[in-house]
Amino acid sequence: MTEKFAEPIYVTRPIMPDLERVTEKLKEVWESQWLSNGGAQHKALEEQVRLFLKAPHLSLFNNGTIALMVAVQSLRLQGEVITTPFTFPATTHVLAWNNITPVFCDIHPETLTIDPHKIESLITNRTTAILGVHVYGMPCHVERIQEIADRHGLRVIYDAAHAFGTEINGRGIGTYGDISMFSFHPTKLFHTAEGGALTYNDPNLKQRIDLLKNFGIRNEFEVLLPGINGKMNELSAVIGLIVLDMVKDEWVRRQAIRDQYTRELGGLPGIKIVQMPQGVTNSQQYMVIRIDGKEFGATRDEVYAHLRKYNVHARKYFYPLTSDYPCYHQLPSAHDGSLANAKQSSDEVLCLPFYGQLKADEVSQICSLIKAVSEK
Ligand code: T4K
Repeated sequence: MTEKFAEPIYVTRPIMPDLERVTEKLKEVWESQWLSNGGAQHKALEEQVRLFLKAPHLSLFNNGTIALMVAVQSLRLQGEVITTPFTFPATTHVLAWNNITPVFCDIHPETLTIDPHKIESLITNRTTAILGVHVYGMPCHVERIQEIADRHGLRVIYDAAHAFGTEINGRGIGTYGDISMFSFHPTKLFHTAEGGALTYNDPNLKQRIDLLKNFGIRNEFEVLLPGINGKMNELSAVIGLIVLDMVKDEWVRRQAIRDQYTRELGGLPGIKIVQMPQGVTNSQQYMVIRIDGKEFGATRDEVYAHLRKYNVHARKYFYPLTSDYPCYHQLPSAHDGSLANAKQSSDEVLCLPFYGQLKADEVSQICSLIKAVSEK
């Protein structure tokens, strides 16, 4: 009989950098009296993250949402953008904040990313871009999407918030499409307390993106664009520099935890483990299962509620779909019944606790709790 956990077991816990190392590094910041606006730490982190992600160009930001706002602005998008509803609110909200109509496209049942077969029928003369999400670090169908975009003269942006370190046959995920956005929130494998980045291939975008994240200021007397404040501060950059050194070890620990969950849950009827396709390096962002209620004998919501009773805070990322929010539900693409795969996935997925400090016996207890629901 598994007992209730004394302390909550969360879906994730951040990498916590060694406090002494942080203090040591902060001394440099204190001595410089330089806390923001492109300081030395910012500069160092920007280059190190760029190399890690194997991206030709990278700009740091104060969070992923503002980074995505700037990505949309930098490409001067307007009208309609085709996107997935199976995501965090930020993806869809960014379009709304840019006065763009989100056009929801269903997802592929296996990859859970925007379904390339369904994109073309949604293109109108108002469409300017495709905004895909590498959900859980699972790459979108990048080649197919690029073909469609090229055929119709559309831009491609990827929300790669979950995809830090995802690679396709050794190629960094941030090199696909026009621009990719990464989030460095503490819930992410790599974090800067709050932060984010854009990666892109076109060197000409660097100047525009960096202007847009700093109010459009070129120099003391010239403001060229209606920019915003998207700058990462030096304290976040310090955290990032130390956390970046710890990412590889965390990745290895998470892989071991993934293997354990897979061993303990993989064979259960009605439980499917969401897996990366061949050739894809996992970003180790989430441990996701799908629960077929009929086959398993208990629904996703019953499993979620049972775990919660035992102080295990698994999460339903992403339920509800963004197309079901009251602010988007009136859109034609939100309620015409064409989002069947997204709806089903949103009802079946569950993100289990997944972070390096999670102990093997805790994983076993969580698995026992899940098995117990179907046996009730
Ligand atoms: N696009 C996508 C696809 C995204 O998933 C996100 C963010 C974005 C865009 C936007 O990027 P940012 O602007 O955030 O950079 C969390 C995060 O706040 C959010 O960043 C993330 N996605 C989303 C999937 O998860 P919540 O509302 O679930 O957070 P919360 O506070 O419930 O945290 C989850 C668990 O993490 C907690 O139960 C405990 C643990 N936790 C959290 C924090 C903040 C810690 O242990 N320590 C912490 O400091 O949204």
